[in-house]
Amino acid sequence: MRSLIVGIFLVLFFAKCSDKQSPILKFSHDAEKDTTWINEEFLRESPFAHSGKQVSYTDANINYSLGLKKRIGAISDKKLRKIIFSAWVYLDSLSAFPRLEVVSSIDYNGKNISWTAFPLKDQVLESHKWTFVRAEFKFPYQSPPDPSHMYSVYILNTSKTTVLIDDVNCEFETE
Ligand SMILES: [Ca+2]
Repeated sequence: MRSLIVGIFLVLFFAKCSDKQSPILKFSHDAEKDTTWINEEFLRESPFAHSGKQVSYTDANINYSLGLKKRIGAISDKKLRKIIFSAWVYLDSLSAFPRLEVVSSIDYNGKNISWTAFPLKDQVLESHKWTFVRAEFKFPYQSPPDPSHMYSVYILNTSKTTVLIDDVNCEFETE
């Protein structure tokens, strides 16, 4: 009987442990109107918008998509584990590859201290169609980062073709 009670207790204990998940902080933008994101000057009306009327527009002259730029301390006072960036993209041509990627970057005092690119080539198989893309980055910190570090994440299009981006979503996972 005693071993049965201990067994039930252990089952309940491990069930409780498996419920535990890291907190997630979300930031989303539907490319309509917001004041806390970067490259909003390149939002344009488009009949092809994935949501509403506007998209983030990139081409041979405009290389940076709508993106999030925030002080680490403004994101969370906890240690950041990773960010999951997602968005919808619409390519005029698959020749945008390999020069279309998600960039995760950290600056401090105006100098870059971390820069990682995540290629999107494997996720987009057709042009002239909205495709959901996703990129995951681990944060490089071994200890809680300086809250004044500036974090940014966006899509970089250095190809010569037009790529539309809409419904950008950033989820930060903390300890
Ligand atoms: Ca939109």
